[in-house]
Amino acid sequence: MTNLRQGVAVLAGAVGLLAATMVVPASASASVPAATGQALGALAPSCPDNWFCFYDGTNWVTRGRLSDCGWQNLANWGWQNRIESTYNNTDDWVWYEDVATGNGWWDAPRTYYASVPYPNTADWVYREC
Ligand SMILES: [Ca+2]
Repeated sequence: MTNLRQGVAVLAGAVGLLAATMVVPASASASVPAATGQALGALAPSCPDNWFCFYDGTNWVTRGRLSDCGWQNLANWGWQNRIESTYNNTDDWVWYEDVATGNGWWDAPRTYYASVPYPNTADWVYREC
């Protein structure tokens, strides 16, 4: 319970910081497709428009983000084998892959995973643009 509270506090702080320092479209939450079946509550993801974001925890706690097209090695930023949730806030498809097994998952445009199919495995990411 303590961890959950801390996570909520961290996320709330991050969201507050974002709101104070950059324009976060008010429609960002509304644009998350309902197809995932996820209800958006206090732990809704935050990710700037035209970036794809990944998180070192389920439910979008502790964020990293990238925006370049093509392949990128997550190890370059210390993000390999860490990603547990994602939010793709771009109009492009994004693929996360574990190099050792070939396992991975696609993030469709403007969609998110509160918990990815292969947590803590992805080493590389590919934005298709
Ligand atoms: Ca891996």
